Amino acid sequence: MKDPLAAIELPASLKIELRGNTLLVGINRPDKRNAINDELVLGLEKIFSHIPEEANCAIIYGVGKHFSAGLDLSELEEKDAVQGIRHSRMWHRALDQVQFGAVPVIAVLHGAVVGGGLELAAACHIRVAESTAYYALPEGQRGIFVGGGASVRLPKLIGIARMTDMMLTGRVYRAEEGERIGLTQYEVAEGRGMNKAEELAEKIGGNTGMTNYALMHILPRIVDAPQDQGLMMESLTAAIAQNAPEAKQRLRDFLDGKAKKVGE
Ligand code: 1HE
Repeated sequence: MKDPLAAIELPASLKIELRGNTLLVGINRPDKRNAINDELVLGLEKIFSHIPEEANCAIIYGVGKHFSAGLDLSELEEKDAVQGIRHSRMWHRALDQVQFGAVPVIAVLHGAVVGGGLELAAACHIRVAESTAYYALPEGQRGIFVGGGASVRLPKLIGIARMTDMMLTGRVYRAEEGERIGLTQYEVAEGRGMNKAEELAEKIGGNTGMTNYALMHILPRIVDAPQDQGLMMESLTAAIAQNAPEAKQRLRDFLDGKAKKVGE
Protein backbone atom coordinates (compact mmCIF):
# COMPACT_ATOMS: atom_id res chain seq x y z
CA MET A 1 0.00 0.00 0.00
CA LYS A 2 1.23 3.49 -0.81
CA ASP A 3 2.57 5.41 2.20
CA PRO A 4 0.44 8.60 2.38
CA LEU A 5 3.27 10.37 4.27
CA ALA A 6 6.07 9.48 1.85
CA ALA A 7 5.72 12.72 -0.13
CA ILE A 8 6.19 14.92 2.96
CA GLU A 9 9.93 15.49 3.25
CA LEU A 10 10.84 16.62 6.74
CA PRO A 11 13.91 17.54 8.79
CA ALA A 12 14.97 15.07 11.50
CA SER A 13 13.60 17.53 14.07
CA LEU A 14 10.05 16.46 13.15
CA LYS A 15 8.58 13.01 12.95
CA ILE A 16 5.19 11.99 11.70
CA GLU A 17 3.20 8.79 11.83
CA LEU A 18 -0.32 7.86 10.79
CA ARG A 19 -1.87 5.78 13.57
CA GLY A 20 -5.30 4.72 12.37
CA ASN A 21 -6.91 7.99 11.30
CA THR A 22 -4.80 10.17 13.55
CA LEU A 23 -1.68 11.95 12.38
CA LEU A 24 0.96 12.04 15.12
CA VAL A 25 3.41 14.92 14.84
CA GLY A 26 6.45 14.75 17.12
CA ILE A 27 8.79 17.67 17.82
CA ASN A 28 12.05 15.80 17.91
CA ARG A 29 14.95 17.92 19.21
CA PRO A 30 15.17 16.65 22.78
CA ASP A 31 18.86 17.64 23.13
CA LYS A 32 17.81 21.25 22.58
CA ARG A 33 14.64 20.85 24.64
CA ASN A 34 12.65 20.96 21.40
CA ALA A 35 13.63 24.57 20.74
CA ILE A 36 11.96 25.61 17.50
CA ASN A 37 14.30 26.77 14.73
CA ASP A 38 13.30 28.02 11.28
CA GLU A 39 13.62 24.56 9.74
CA LEU A 40 11.16 23.22 12.29
CA VAL A 41 8.66 26.05 11.76
CA LEU A 42 8.75 25.46 8.00
CA GLY A 43 8.40 21.71 8.59
CA LEU A 44 5.23 22.29 10.65
CA GLU A 45 3.83 24.47 7.88
CA LYS A 46 4.54 21.72 5.37
CA ILE A 47 2.91 18.99 7.46
CA PHE A 48 -0.23 20.97 8.19
CA SER A 49 -0.69 22.03 4.58
CA HIS A 50 -0.34 18.38 3.41
CA ILE A 51 -2.57 16.51 5.85
CA PRO A 52 -3.19 13.09 4.29
CA GLU A 53 -6.80 12.29 3.38
CA GLU A 54 -6.76 9.30 5.74
CA ALA A 55 -6.32 11.59 8.77
CA ASN A 56 -9.31 13.09 10.58
CA CYS A 57 -7.40 14.48 13.57
CA ALA A 58 -3.79 15.32 14.48
CA ILE A 59 -1.83 15.21 17.72
CA ILE A 60 1.30 17.29 18.37
CA TYR A 61 3.67 16.15 21.12
CA GLY A 62 7.25 16.70 22.22
CA VAL A 63 9.90 13.97 22.24
CA GLY A 64 11.90 13.80 25.49
CA LYS A 65 11.19 15.58 28.77
CA HIS A 66 9.63 18.78 27.39
CA PHE A 67 7.03 19.89 24.88
CA SER A 68 9.13 22.84 23.71
CA ALA A 69 11.53 25.49 25.06
CA GLY A 70 10.22 27.94 22.43
CA LEU A 71 12.12 29.85 19.80
CA ASP A 72 15.66 28.60 19.16
CA LEU A 73 17.50 31.54 20.69
CA SER A 74 20.74 30.61 18.94
CA GLU A 75 19.09 31.60 15.63
CA LEU A 76 18.15 35.05 16.86
CA GLU A 77 21.07 36.66 15.09
CA GLU A 78 21.10 40.34 14.22
CA LYS A 79 17.95 41.01 12.28
CA ASP A 80 16.78 44.37 11.01
CA ALA A 81 13.13 45.36 11.42
CA VAL A 82 11.97 43.93 8.09
CA GLN A 83 13.77 40.63 8.68
CA GLY A 84 12.21 40.50 12.13
CA ILE A 85 8.73 41.02 10.65
CA ARG A 86 9.33 38.34 8.02
CA HIS A 87 10.50 35.90 10.70
CA SER A 88 7.44 36.51 12.84
CA ARG A 89 5.16 36.26 9.78
CA MET A 90 6.72 32.89 8.95
CA TRP A 91 5.61 31.68 12.40
CA HIS A 92 2.16 33.17 11.79
CA ARG A 93 1.83 31.31 8.49
CA ALA A 94 2.85 28.00 10.01
CA LEU A 95 0.66 28.31 13.10
CA ASP A 96 -2.30 29.55 11.04
CA GLN A 97 -1.90 26.34 9.05
CA VAL A 98 -2.10 24.38 12.33
CA GLN A 99 -5.20 26.26 13.47
CA PHE A 100 -6.96 26.55 10.11
CA GLY A 101 -5.76 23.39 8.40
CA ALA A 102 -7.73 20.30 7.41
CA VAL A 103 -8.18 18.56 10.77
CA PRO A 104 -8.58 19.44 14.45
CA VAL A 105 -5.29 19.35 16.34
CA ILE A 106 -4.69 18.20 19.92
CA ALA A 107 -1.53 19.24 21.76
CA VAL A 108 -0.09 16.90 24.39
CA LEU A 109 1.87 19.09 26.82
CA HIS A 110 4.53 18.08 29.30
CA GLY A 111 7.56 19.72 30.87
CA ALA A 112 8.41 23.15 29.49
CA VAL A 113 5.73 24.73 27.30
CA VAL A 114 7.28 28.14 26.99
CA GLY A 115 7.59 31.06 24.59
CA GLY A 116 7.05 29.83 21.04
CA GLY A 117 6.19 26.40 22.44
CA LEU A 118 3.20 27.95 24.20
CA GLU A 119 2.33 29.82 21.00
CA LEU A 120 2.26 26.52 19.12
CA ALA A 121 0.11 24.95 21.83
CA ALA A 122 -2.28 27.93 21.66
CA ALA A 123 -2.78 27.37 17.92
CA CYS A 124 -4.10 23.86 18.58
CA HIS A 125 -7.79 23.15 19.17
CA ILE A 126 -7.50 21.13 22.38
CA ARG A 127 -4.69 21.05 24.94
CA VAL A 128 -4.08 18.01 27.14
CA ALA A 129 -1.55 18.62 29.91
CA GLU A 130 0.42 16.03 31.82
CA SER A 131 1.07 16.90 35.48
CA THR A 132 4.69 17.88 34.65
CA ALA A 133 3.68 20.69 32.27
CA TYR A 134 4.50 24.32 33.04
CA TYR A 135 3.90 27.48 31.06
CA ALA A 136 5.81 30.74 30.74
CA LEU A 137 6.50 33.60 28.36
CA PRO A 138 10.21 34.34 28.98
CA GLU A 139 10.18 36.86 26.13
CA GLY A 140 9.57 39.60 28.71
CA GLN A 141 12.73 38.69 30.61
CA ARG A 142 14.77 38.27 27.41
CA GLY A 143 13.86 41.77 26.25
CA ILE A 144 11.94 40.57 23.21
CA PHE A 145 8.23 40.23 22.39
CA VAL A 146 6.08 37.28 21.40
CA GLY A 147 6.10 36.82 17.63
CA GLY A 148 4.26 33.55 17.02
CA GLY A 149 0.70 34.74 17.52
CA ALA A 150 0.49 34.70 21.33
CA SER A 151 -0.83 38.25 21.58
CA VAL A 152 -3.85 37.24 19.53
CA ARG A 153 -4.41 33.68 20.72
CA LEU A 154 -3.42 33.66 24.41
CA PRO A 155 -5.72 36.45 25.67
CA LYS A 156 -8.61 34.48 24.15
CA LEU A 157 -7.67 31.53 26.37
CA ILE A 158 -6.52 33.15 29.62
CA GLY A 159 -7.34 36.87 29.31
CA ILE A 160 -5.14 39.90 28.66
CA ALA A 161 -4.35 40.45 32.37
CA ARG A 162 -2.81 36.99 32.84
CA MET A 163 -0.75 37.24 29.66
CA THR A 164 0.49 40.70 30.66
CA ASP A 165 1.45 39.40 34.11
CA MET A 166 3.29 36.42 32.58
CA MET A 167 5.38 38.71 30.40
CA LEU A 168 5.93 41.50 32.92
CA THR A 169 6.95 39.23 35.79
CA GLY A 170 8.07 35.94 34.24
CA ARG A 171 5.29 34.14 36.11
CA VAL A 172 5.22 30.38 35.60
CA TYR A 173 1.91 28.52 35.69
CA ARG A 174 1.91 24.86 36.73
CA ALA A 175 -0.18 22.17 35.05
CA GLU A 176 -3.11 22.27 37.49
CA GLU A 177 -3.22 26.08 37.35
CA GLY A 178 -3.14 25.90 33.55
CA GLU A 179 -6.34 23.90 33.56
CA ARG A 180 -7.95 26.22 36.11
CA ILE A 181 -7.28 29.36 34.04
CA GLY A 182 -8.45 27.81 30.76
CA LEU A 183 -5.08 27.34 29.14
CA THR A 184 -5.67 23.60 28.91
CA GLN A 185 -8.81 21.52 28.79
CA TYR A 186 -7.56 18.29 30.40
CA GLU A 187 -4.96 17.42 33.01
CA VAL A 188 -3.70 13.84 33.25
CA ALA A 189 -0.95 11.98 35.09
CA GLU A 190 2.63 11.92 33.80
CA GLY A 191 2.91 9.69 30.72
CA ARG A 192 -0.86 9.55 30.11
CA GLY A 193 -1.18 12.50 27.71
CA MET A 194 -0.98 10.53 24.49
CA ASN A 195 -3.60 8.01 25.66
CA LYS A 196 -5.97 10.82 26.53
CA ALA A 197 -5.31 12.59 23.23
CA GLU A 198 -5.94 9.41 21.25
CA GLU A 199 -9.20 8.87 23.13
CA LEU A 200 -10.26 12.43 22.22
CA ALA A 201 -9.12 11.98 18.60
CA GLU A 202 -11.39 8.95 18.31
CA LYS A 203 -14.38 11.05 19.40
CA ILE A 204 -13.46 13.93 17.09
CA GLY A 205 -13.09 11.52 14.17
CA GLY A 206 -16.64 10.28 14.78
CA ASN A 207 -18.16 13.73 14.18
CA THR A 208 -19.56 14.85 10.85
CA GLY A 209 -17.13 16.73 8.62
CA MET A 210 -19.41 19.78 8.87
CA THR A 211 -19.25 19.86 12.66
CA ASN A 212 -15.46 19.72 12.70
CA TYR A 213 -15.18 22.23 9.85
CA ALA A 214 -17.52 24.69 11.55
CA LEU A 215 -15.68 24.48 14.87
CA MET A 216 -12.28 25.00 13.22
CA HIS A 217 -13.09 27.57 10.58
CA ILE A 218 -16.36 29.29 11.44
CA LEU A 219 -16.47 29.54 15.24
CA PRO A 220 -13.20 31.54 15.53
CA ARG A 221 -14.49 33.98 12.90
CA ILE A 222 -17.80 34.34 14.73
CA VAL A 223 -15.89 35.11 17.93
CA ASP A 224 -13.88 37.82 16.13
CA ALA A 225 -16.95 39.34 14.42
CA PRO A 226 -19.24 42.10 15.70
CA GLN A 227 -22.25 40.56 17.49
CA ASP A 228 -24.86 41.09 14.75
CA GLN A 229 -22.60 39.54 12.10
CA GLY A 230 -21.58 36.72 14.42
CA LEU A 231 -25.18 35.84 15.15
CA MET A 232 -26.02 35.84 11.43
CA MET A 233 -23.01 33.57 10.72
CA GLU A 234 -24.22 31.26 13.47
CA SER A 235 -27.71 31.02 11.94
CA LEU A 236 -26.30 30.28 8.48
CA THR A 237 -23.97 27.62 9.88
CA ALA A 238 -26.75 26.01 11.91
CA ALA A 239 -29.03 25.88 8.86
CA ILE A 240 -26.37 24.38 6.61
CA ALA A 241 -25.37 21.81 9.24
CA GLN A 242 -28.90 20.62 10.01
CA ASN A 243 -29.75 20.31 6.34
CA ALA A 244 -27.05 17.70 5.68
CA PRO A 245 -28.35 14.12 5.22
CA GLU A 246 -25.81 12.85 7.76
CA ALA A 247 -27.16 15.22 10.42
CA LYS A 248 -30.77 14.25 9.63
CA GLN A 249 -29.83 10.59 10.04
CA ARG A 250 -28.17 11.27 13.40
CA LEU A 251 -31.25 13.11 14.65
CA ARG A 252 -33.51 10.26 13.45
CA ASP A 253 -31.26 7.73 15.22
CA PHE A 254 -31.66 9.62 18.47
CA LEU A 255 -35.44 9.88 18.16
CA ASP A 256 -35.57 6.13 17.39
CA GLY A 257 -33.54 5.40 20.55
CA LYS A 258 -30.56 4.18 18.50
CA ALA A 259 -28.07 6.92 19.39
CA LYS A 260 -26.13 7.43 22.60
CA LYS A 261 -27.62 9.76 25.20
CA VAL A 262 -25.57 12.62 26.58
CA GLY A 263 -22.79 11.29 28.80
CA GLU A 264 -22.99 7.69 27.53
C1 1HE B 1 17.99 26.02 23.80
C2 1HE B 1 16.74 26.59 24.15
C3 1HE B 1 16.22 27.62 23.32
C4 1HE B 1 17.26 25.08 25.62
N1 1HE B 1 16.96 27.98 22.24
N2 1HE B 1 18.65 26.43 22.72
N3 1HE B 1 12.83 30.22 25.35
C5 1HE B 1 13.41 30.34 26.55
O1 1HE B 1 13.85 31.40 26.96
C6 1HE B 1 13.60 29.06 27.31
C7 1HE B 1 15.05 28.72 27.44
N4 1HE B 1 15.26 27.37 27.97
C8 1HE B 1 15.23 27.09 29.30
O2 1HE B 1 14.88 27.90 30.13
C9 1HE B 1 15.65 25.70 29.70
O3 1HE B 1 16.42 25.12 28.64
C10 1HE B 1 14.47 24.73 30.04
C11 1HE B 1 13.82 25.18 31.36
C12 1HE B 1 13.44 24.69 28.93
C13 1HE B 1 15.03 23.30 30.21
O4 1HE B 1 16.09 23.30 31.14
P1 1HE B 1 17.15 22.08 31.16
O5 1HE B 1 18.02 22.28 32.36
O6 1HE B 1 16.43 20.78 31.02
O7 1HE B 1 18.01 22.21 29.80
P2 1HE B 1 19.23 23.23 29.46
O8 1HE B 1 20.50 22.70 30.06
O9 1HE B 1 18.87 24.62 29.78
O10 1HE B 1 19.29 23.13 27.86
C14 1HE B 1 19.76 21.97 27.19
C15 1HE B 1 20.28 22.41 25.86
O11 1HE B 1 19.19 22.95 25.10
C16 1HE B 1 21.32 23.52 25.94
O12 1HE B 1 22.17 23.38 24.85
P3 1HE B 1 23.63 22.68 24.99
O13 1HE B 1 24.20 22.69 23.61
O14 1HE B 1 24.38 23.52 25.98
O15 1HE B 1 23.34 21.28 25.52
C17 1HE B 1 20.49 24.77 25.76
O16 1HE B 1 21.23 25.87 25.26
C18 1HE B 1 19.49 24.29 24.71
N5 1HE B 1 18.26 25.09 24.72
N6 1HE B 1 16.31 25.99 25.29
C19 1HE B 1 18.13 27.39 21.97
N7 1HE B 1 15.05 28.20 23.55
C20 1HE B 1 8.08 33.25 17.69
S1 1HE B 1 8.83 34.13 18.85
C21 1HE B 1 8.95 33.14 20.25
C22 1HE B 1 9.91 33.75 21.22
C23 1HE B 1 10.35 32.78 22.24
O17 1HE B 1 10.00 31.62 22.20
S2 1HE B 1 11.37 33.37 23.46
C24 1HE B 1 11.51 32.09 24.60
C25 1HE B 1 12.72 31.27 24.38
